[in-house]
Amino acid sequence: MHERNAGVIANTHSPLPAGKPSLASIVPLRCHTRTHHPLFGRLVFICLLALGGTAAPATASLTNLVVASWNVENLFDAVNDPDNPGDDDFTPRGKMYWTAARYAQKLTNLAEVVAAMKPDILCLVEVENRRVLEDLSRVTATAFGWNLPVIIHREGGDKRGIDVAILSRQAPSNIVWTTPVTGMRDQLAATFDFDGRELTVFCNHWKSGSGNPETNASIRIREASHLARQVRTILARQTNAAVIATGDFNDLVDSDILVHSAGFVPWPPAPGSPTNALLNNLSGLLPPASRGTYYFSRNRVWNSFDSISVSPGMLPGADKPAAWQATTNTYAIFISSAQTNSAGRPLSYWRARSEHTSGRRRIGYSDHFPVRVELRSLWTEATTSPR
Ligand SMILES: [Ca+2]
Ligand SMILES: [Ca+2]
Repeated sequence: MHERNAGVIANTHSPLPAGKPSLASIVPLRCHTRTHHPLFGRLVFICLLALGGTAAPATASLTNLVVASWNVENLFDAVNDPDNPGDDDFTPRGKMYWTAARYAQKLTNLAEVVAAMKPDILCLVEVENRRVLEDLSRVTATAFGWNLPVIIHREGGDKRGIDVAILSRQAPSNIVWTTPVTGMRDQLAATFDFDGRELTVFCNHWKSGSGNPETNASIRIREASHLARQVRTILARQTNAAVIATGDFNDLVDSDILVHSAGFVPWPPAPGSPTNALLNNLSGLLPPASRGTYYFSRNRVWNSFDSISVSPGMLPGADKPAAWQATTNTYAIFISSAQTNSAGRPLSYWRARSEHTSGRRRIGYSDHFPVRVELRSLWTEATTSPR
């Protein structure tokens, strides 16, 4: 399936603001202070960003971009959709007692984090429908001053009705929706053209570990191979194309499926790792113990399910630089104390009802932390491809 510009809609609130965004309108996240947390070093940097500290205004020009991805954990509206039996738990009378008020609070919490990340392109995982994207876009703009007016979404085939989508500040020049495995989540590839500087972002949500492990792995292998084929096609056409693959892969960054089936090799490469990476997984920049974005309570382990991989031309010192370079020291799992429980794990909405805390922390955010990276373009007008 190939749809050009299908599924794009722009909200009516103000589009890309001119100049540096108002930092005063963005609620800064609190910094972690627990020094035992393996992510502490990154947290300080990220908090500086949220406060508008030393970092450049990454989204204020067309030569700097922020790409982020977040599994927002069951972002359902509170309306019973008769066409989607998968939303029945998320209704006022459903198992989650999902009222309009609870939905509104979750939107506010998510919007706070989204605005603090300041993404230009945001891959979202586990969204029910276009309405929740419209609502999230609106709340992020009106309550926190960050505009992501462009919505890229279509209804996929997941049995619970959860989809992948992108919110962005600029409309894409091309969109490709595919279904790697029937009945599973769609894959979204959106290409953006920033004054001739193209960037393609693949947004993914692969099969989870729920159910038969062998069946799940075989589905993920097909999803990985499908993505690899698409990336390979782009890079065969243009070896220095700027390509990003992100989302929730439901597998570890050093797993066989990510490394071998998809060809995403943690970067910088460790001794003995494959030298023919299709894409380079920036999660490799983090110490292995700090790559977790999701905490699996039953087994008491962190999982590096969410990550951002970039094409070879996007790496520092590339022989043939892409239009966009990953500013590698900005790659981070985005964490604030508000998003975490007392053990430093993602404060999930799902389990938040049993939290004996007050205020908004009782509500929770998501069971995943987002990932985020800044890009910059080294291309000058002279090297920009003619349009
Ligand atoms: Ca619904
Ligand atoms: Ca849906």
